[in-house]
Amino acid sequence: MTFTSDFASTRLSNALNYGNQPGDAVISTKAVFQSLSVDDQLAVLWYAYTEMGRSITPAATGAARLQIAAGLLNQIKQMSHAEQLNVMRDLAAKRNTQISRSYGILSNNTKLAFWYELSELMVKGFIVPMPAGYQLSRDGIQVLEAIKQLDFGQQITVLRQVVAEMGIDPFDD
Ligand code: 45D
Repeated sequence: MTFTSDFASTRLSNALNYGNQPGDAVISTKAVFQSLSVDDQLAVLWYAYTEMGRSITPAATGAARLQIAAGLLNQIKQMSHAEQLNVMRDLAAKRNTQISRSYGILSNNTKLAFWYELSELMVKGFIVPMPAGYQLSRDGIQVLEAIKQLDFGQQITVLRQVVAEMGIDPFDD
């Protein structure tokens, strides 16, 4: 029944969309995302990717951009699953590690392309998979629903802002 899910989504997006300014949905979605646990942040990114995957073309993410992040991606590819998960948790939690600092100097679009590529590598089996039956928190489900309500441009804005703040900026004192 679409009635139930439409009703639920409208309620969720109303709850997350304070006011009527077009930018508000982006700002509130980002704020709720950043209040999630690190694991839920990773899970929401993954689910967002699986929902958006079809709309993002590999060409659009730019081969040149990924060239810059290739060293980093290769380094992560060589790691055990447990280490890969730690790297992603460190990035989301802004822990100061060598990888978090390398990530921090990428441009915001390259950071987004980096996460996109990690997802592609997950699909190909090179990166630790989501555990089967992972239980997303209620807030996590809300954020995901809110992201789905945004138009494509707003979705990219939210995701770009969220990944932009991950990692460590080594030039930031
Ligand atoms: O054991 O440059 C848990 C365009 C639980 C064009 C886990 C663009 C515990 C210009 C933590 C869940 C605008 C199109 C395990 C770019 C546990 C341009 C594992 C846009 C194992 C860049 C969790 C691109 C894991 C866009 C492994 C929109 C989670 C890109 C992994 C969007 C999550 C990219 C990952 C997105 C998520 C990437 C890798 C949304 C990646 C998401």
